[in-house]
Amino acid sequence: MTNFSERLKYATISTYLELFASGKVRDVYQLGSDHLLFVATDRISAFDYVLATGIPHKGRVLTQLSLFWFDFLKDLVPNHLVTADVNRYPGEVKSYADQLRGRSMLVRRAEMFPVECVVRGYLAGSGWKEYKASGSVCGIKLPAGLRESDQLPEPIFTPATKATTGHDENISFEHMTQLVDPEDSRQLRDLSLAIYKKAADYARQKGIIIADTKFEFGRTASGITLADEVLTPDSSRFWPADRYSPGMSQESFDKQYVRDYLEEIRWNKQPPAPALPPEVARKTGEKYVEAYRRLTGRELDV
Ligand code: Q0T
Repeated sequence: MTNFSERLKYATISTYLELFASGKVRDVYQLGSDHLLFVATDRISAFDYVLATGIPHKGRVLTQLSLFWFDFLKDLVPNHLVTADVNRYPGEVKSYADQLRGRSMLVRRAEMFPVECVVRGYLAGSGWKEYKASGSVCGIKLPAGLRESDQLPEPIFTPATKATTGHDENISFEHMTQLVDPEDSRQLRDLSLAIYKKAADYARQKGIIIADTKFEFGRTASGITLADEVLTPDSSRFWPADRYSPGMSQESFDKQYVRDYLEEIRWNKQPPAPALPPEVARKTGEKYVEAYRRLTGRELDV
């Protein structure tokens, strides 16, 4: 029996559904020529590898958090969501309703822009690395003397190319305008910054720092459209605000137990990725649910 909480690799599914794209932790299926079905699994990646143990609730949390943000942002930007109500899914996937409920979204197919629209409000990850080496990030000069994890004077737009293998490459806005029409580039930048500011201000009031995040946009009949998953712990760095302490790397809201465990067992970060003790998986699942509760004020739909 095919289980959507794990990555789908079973013949039964591909008989009915054509895989459009498959990531480390989610899969996208083609439904006719106009729609895609996004399915978030419970898999988790750490240090670039998918671990052998799933995280309870993770796929549902990420899906329902994206749905929350699509609604929260709907006056700023149109999005690709059609429905997450499995009862409204087309006939060919209805038989999988029990596996898809809560962890999937039917979306409009868009003409995707070939860049990752990253916004950073704090200095972490590749932004921190670039700053340390050059004093700038993606060609944006920053003040001297910033420490790791410091809040930036203003959020910055730091686009990246979509790598098919390996890591995305940070590029300047100028470079982006060679890949995307300059007027579209300006609109994507301004939209990304506006979305980040609205969401990060809100999250901060709920005790979560969204240090940085990545958006993907496409073009649909509605114009520039927010696609992919949005403002989840997988597409963003979430930090617990009450433990924020710049000058060092920050604890992750969601993955801290996982990272601590992997350090503790001194995993060499080469495959095969280890399994997690049930306790670590359970506590991590609770962190995802807690992030959802804090941000939405709601309980996770079952
Ligand atoms: C896309 C057309 O598939 C992706 O990741 C797989 C793990 C990323 N991706 C999405 C599209 C979308 C969206 N979102 C859309 N609405 N229409 N393509 C392309 N790549």
